[in-house]
Amino acid sequence: RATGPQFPPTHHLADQPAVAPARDVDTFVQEFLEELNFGQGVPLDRSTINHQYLALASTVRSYLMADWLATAARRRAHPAKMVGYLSAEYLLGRQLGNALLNSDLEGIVEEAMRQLGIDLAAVRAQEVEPGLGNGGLGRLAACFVDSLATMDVSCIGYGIRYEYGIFRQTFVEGRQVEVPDTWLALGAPWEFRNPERAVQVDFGGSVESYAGDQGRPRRRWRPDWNVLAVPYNYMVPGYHNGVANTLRLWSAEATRAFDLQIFNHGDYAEAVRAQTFAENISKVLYPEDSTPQGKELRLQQQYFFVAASIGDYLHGTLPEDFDLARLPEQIIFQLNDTHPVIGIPELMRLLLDVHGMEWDQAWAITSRCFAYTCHTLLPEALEVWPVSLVERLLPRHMEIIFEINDRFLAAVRAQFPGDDDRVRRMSIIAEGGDRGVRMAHLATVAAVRVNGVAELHSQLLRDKVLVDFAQLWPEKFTNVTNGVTPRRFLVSANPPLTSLINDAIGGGWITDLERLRELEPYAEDPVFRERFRSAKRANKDHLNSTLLAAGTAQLPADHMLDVMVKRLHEYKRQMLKLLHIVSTYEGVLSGRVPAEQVTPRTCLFGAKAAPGYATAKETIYLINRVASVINSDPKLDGRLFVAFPPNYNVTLAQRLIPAADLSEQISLAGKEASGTGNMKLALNGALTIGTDDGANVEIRKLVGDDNFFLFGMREPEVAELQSRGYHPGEVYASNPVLKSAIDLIASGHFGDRGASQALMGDLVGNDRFMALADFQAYVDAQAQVDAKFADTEAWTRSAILNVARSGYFSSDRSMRDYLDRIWGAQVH
Ligand code: B1N
Repeated sequence: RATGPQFPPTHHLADQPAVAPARDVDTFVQEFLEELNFGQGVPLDRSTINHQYLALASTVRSYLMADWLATAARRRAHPAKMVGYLSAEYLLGRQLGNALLNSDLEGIVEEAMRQLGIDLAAVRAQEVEPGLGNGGLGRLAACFVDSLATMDVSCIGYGIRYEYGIFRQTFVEGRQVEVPDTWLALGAPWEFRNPERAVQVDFGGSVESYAGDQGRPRRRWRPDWNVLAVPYNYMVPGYHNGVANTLRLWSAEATRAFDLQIFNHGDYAEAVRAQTFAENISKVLYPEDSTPQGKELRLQQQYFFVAASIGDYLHGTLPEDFDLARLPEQIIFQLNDTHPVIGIPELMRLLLDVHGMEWDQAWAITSRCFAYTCHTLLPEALEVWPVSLVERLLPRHMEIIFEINDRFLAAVRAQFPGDDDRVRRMSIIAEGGDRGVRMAHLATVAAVRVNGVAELHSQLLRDKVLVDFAQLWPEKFTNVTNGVTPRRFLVSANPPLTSLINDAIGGGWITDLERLRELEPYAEDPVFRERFRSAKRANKDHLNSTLLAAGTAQLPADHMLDVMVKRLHEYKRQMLKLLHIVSTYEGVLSGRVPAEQVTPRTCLFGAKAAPGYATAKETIYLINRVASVINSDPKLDGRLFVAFPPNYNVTLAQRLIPAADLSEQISLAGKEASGTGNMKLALNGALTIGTDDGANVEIRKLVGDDNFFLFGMREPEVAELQSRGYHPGEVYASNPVLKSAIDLIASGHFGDRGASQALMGDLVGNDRFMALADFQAYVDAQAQVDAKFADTEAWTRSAILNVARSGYFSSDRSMRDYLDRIWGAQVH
């Protein structure tokens, strides 16, 4: 494989730094027209919005490109330890706005488009966001690479260029219908393909022994098929700092060898089929969030991108004569959950079989090159791959995993003689009928550090999920609380609040978010509070115009906007929120509560359900049915609305979050690892109603109890109730308000009696996530919300304090913590 230019440049200008076009309106107009005319092949007066979008994106990209080349040159000249962020998901959101913001081109572009008579808002709206992730985990990866570029940390993000990202959600008669996400269809102006750096990735076959140097017995893999991983580079611009890092996403293509050897016996149709087979690997993002499906194609995807990434780094990025013994000084691969963990045996294989090292040396290197972030506590979310599958797809890796496990378990036995139960619990291999590879154990054994994503989560990892490992290696375990990028989720998403903050305290907070503290005194200023409310109103109007354009119902003005946006999952308890809505409605219907006592509220949901997750889909269907009945019932006097705009994604989040008054973070305590929507909402001045779960704990600690509505069981109480035996039927029977709400649903009042009864039957009979147990506490907390909302000044004061005290939740701070606690760590 070629790893550099084959013909060294000879021209005298060849090593001059690339120069971006001049940063003035005239130059920009010229560059844009050139892209439009010569790149898109249309004159301005015949160009469509899509032509204009593609030309504008290409123009902006050419400004960024000089930074990207300069950053790469600088990093080559001054090599520092680099972060290789390995993630199967990057939920990037739209690129144009972010590129304009970070490269400080917004003003120039606005004026240039105005002079050309182009509607910039329409052009921006043309962009289809790259939805290469499911939810929080994928969005976190995108926030992290943004922060690393802004902090000028050397990082390459590695991932998969899915041809189809997360599905587009539509509703057909209230039911979720998934539509393929053809995000590449109208052009992909932000990426550039680099076929010269393609990496071959092997699969299948067998392992053979042979005599190595001095007759030493060695093993090698004889794979029987392969695909080509072709990289597509994306630039990741830092904020106003001239830095652009790389995001390298891999796309699968058929190799020539593959066509010829395996399928192509003069059969053209078969050869084409081979190509399709190869391309399948990066075809589609698995739409499961938190609940992996043990599908063979998914393991292929994981190995595909990890093998390509490690190969790219070792054989394409490092100098050819690099001494691999020093690898841990040069790179730390951060494993974003277990999805890339197959990279551990892959690096072992390369060091052992390709570079001829002995086991101890290879392990000494490998066990210093990876760190592992766990993102869950749900046992069903921990990946376990069948040994038989790994053996078939990656036979040499399976051998290496067995060997890692043998040596590891020997160490456990030495430390805990006779404790067979412990050995069984800790084994990387789950024994029993279907033997499986526990990817979290493999990761924990090999990693320099293991971290959870919020304090409570990291504590529970140490005390419960990985307790045996924490006893063996207490120093391995650490916490890094998640964060969000303030550039996208405050500056870009919320211009009215941004300018209000800038007027008060200047712009330094954008890269130093703790400085939002300086806003605290303004919470006491009535003039500032009125300005703050007017910023919220502007955001609500803006949201309304977006919803109008999407053909979704308008939100009534002067309602509290009560927002629950996140994937649909039972543990997140959208059903609890729905029960509160229905009980409010039922109160009015039955005369228990006069309509005029209901706080005017719009409850807004945004949520995709995994296509195979039946209960989640039924919940969506029920929310939509409740919405259509409640929204058209005059008895409510227009005081309660339920909105469920389809296809919640990053683009919609950027519109919605700035408009929110109330943030619903109501997961069962001990189930939500962190949450990051909770941070975005608090940062934009929404008050949280939430359980003591994930990062809510830290949000409440920082914003203060007076500015947060806490309710429900704490994690230890949940555990206690679980072990005592939880009987939701008893809760149902003993709470008349709850019972009336459930009965109203089950009666078919909201249509589809059969579906309603089934869902309510499961709730009263099982209620796996204890929604009923927390119902009364939730209703009481919502009454406090209503009371506070009635006091406009008090509410606004709390909202401002939420903004002022959320600086900790910048992903810049998360990156600092990774640098201090993980990436700088020289252990062993
Ligand atoms: O990761 C986020 C957290 O803020 C959330 O609390 C957590 O639920 C989320 C398998 C996952 N955990 N696990 C996943 C996603 C896709 C998949 O195929 C698991 N996502 C989370 C960021 O830390």
